[in-house]
Amino acid sequence: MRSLNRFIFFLSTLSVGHTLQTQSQLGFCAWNPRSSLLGHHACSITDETHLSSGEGLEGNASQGYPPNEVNEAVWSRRDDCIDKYCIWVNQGFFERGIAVVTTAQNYQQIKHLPSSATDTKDNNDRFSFVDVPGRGKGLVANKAIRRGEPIVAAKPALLVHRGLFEDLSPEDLYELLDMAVDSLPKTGRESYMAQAGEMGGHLATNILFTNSYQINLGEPDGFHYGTYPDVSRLNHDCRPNLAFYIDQNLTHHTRAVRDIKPGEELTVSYIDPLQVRIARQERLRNTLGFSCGCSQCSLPKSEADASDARLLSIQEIESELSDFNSQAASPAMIERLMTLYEEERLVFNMAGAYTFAALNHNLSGRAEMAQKYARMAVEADILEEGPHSSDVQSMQILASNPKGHWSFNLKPGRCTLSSLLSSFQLALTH
Ligand SMILES: *C1O[C@H](CO)[C@@H](O)[C@H](O)[C@H]1NC(C)=O
Ligand SMILES: *[C@@H]1O[C@H](CO)[C@@H](O)[C@H](O)[C@H]1NC(C)=O
Ligand SMILES: *[C@@H]1O[C@H](CO)[C@@H](O)[C@H](O)[C@H]1NC(C)=O
Repeated sequence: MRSLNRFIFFLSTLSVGHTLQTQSQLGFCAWNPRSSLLGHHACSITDETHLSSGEGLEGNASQGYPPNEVNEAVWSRRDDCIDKYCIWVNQGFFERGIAVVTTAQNYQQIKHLPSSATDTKDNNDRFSFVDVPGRGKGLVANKAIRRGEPIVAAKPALLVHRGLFEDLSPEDLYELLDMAVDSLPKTGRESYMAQAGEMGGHLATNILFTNSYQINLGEPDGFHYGTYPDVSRLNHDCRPNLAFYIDQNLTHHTRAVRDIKPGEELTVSYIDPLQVRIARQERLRNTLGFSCGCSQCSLPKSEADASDARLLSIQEIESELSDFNSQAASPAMIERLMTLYEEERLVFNMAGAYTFAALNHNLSGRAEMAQKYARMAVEADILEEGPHSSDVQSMQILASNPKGHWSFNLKPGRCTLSSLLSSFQLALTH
């Protein structure tokens, strides 16, 4: 996915230029701060889609935020800083408050966050928080939910700079986190402390370890952990029924990726779903302290081996399809990729595969197939990355006018390679 993200970003800068810069979504992935201490990154920094993915190309993380200086009035800074980390609090943030432990530089991004919204209304009647047999507490659908329906738009209660875990002593870390949580209004504090802690030790830290999403506010120092009490009870499944993304306003969005029946548990994947079983198990153990017990991890050995073989084939084919000089890439290979995704039930993670398909068909001049897959990529991207993501927009362009897209017919041997292609290949190899 790494090269794909870069490729898409590059494509979007070429097609529509600067305007996309302000619309791409924040880099994030579900993971856990503990992994950085252990040296296991649930998703490495380069795997993320950055707010400003075009480092060096153009742009600037701060351009990703709408100008909204007025909101600064609602933030206050506590006097107690440790090292370069201070606590900023917005008591009125979506009625429950938010505390942010970060550097002065990163606060410059945070202060622009809107504190309320009139446009989004949650549909929290769609699920209940109940005991799930064998899995502790979880969220369960109250009613039938259709593919594509938004489930909840959750706001962070606590945002903590990753440097705290690297730079501070445990005592200083605990002190800052306790102060941050104590600065929240009562409802915010209670919803933070009501979250589960699976790792033991200091409670506020344990809760952060157990429930964090990684958020990148921009290079070079923007890595944070965010906790979202409203969705912290979403359990992991390697083949979940929800996709999630975090937008520029740090709102965590979940959408159904397939039809869900009343009574079904709602789940998300905390990890890269294309990893083979042993890697998934290790990742969850190291980062979240539990072993992977989802249906896909619990398959009998023969089926688990077959699943791993499919995942490895997916990786091989995607590597072939991302090499635009490949002589092996063919319509049959693309169809094989689609079959593998289907057999692996990766319905929540389709945007990348459809994008590979669309671009490859297009590169070889098969405009109709390119258009078909570009439309599918747009639909999947909206679920997986949000309607404002740059990937959505570049695929929309491809879908609406296959004949006009720059990547058409650039396969070697078919036409003269333009300087465009060499810069494109450069972008792919970095
Ligand atoms: C594919 O290439 C064609 C040929 O130029 C181009 O017009 C079109 O925009 C590209 N995209 C799709 C989806 O076909
Ligand atoms: C990034 O944004 C800041 C603040 O708007 C500005 O001062 C700086 O020049 C920008 N950097 C680039 C590379 O555009
Ligand atoms: C962020 O919030 C602002 C202000 O409410 C809004 O105009 C903007 O559309 C939001 N951005 C996203 C990506 O939802």
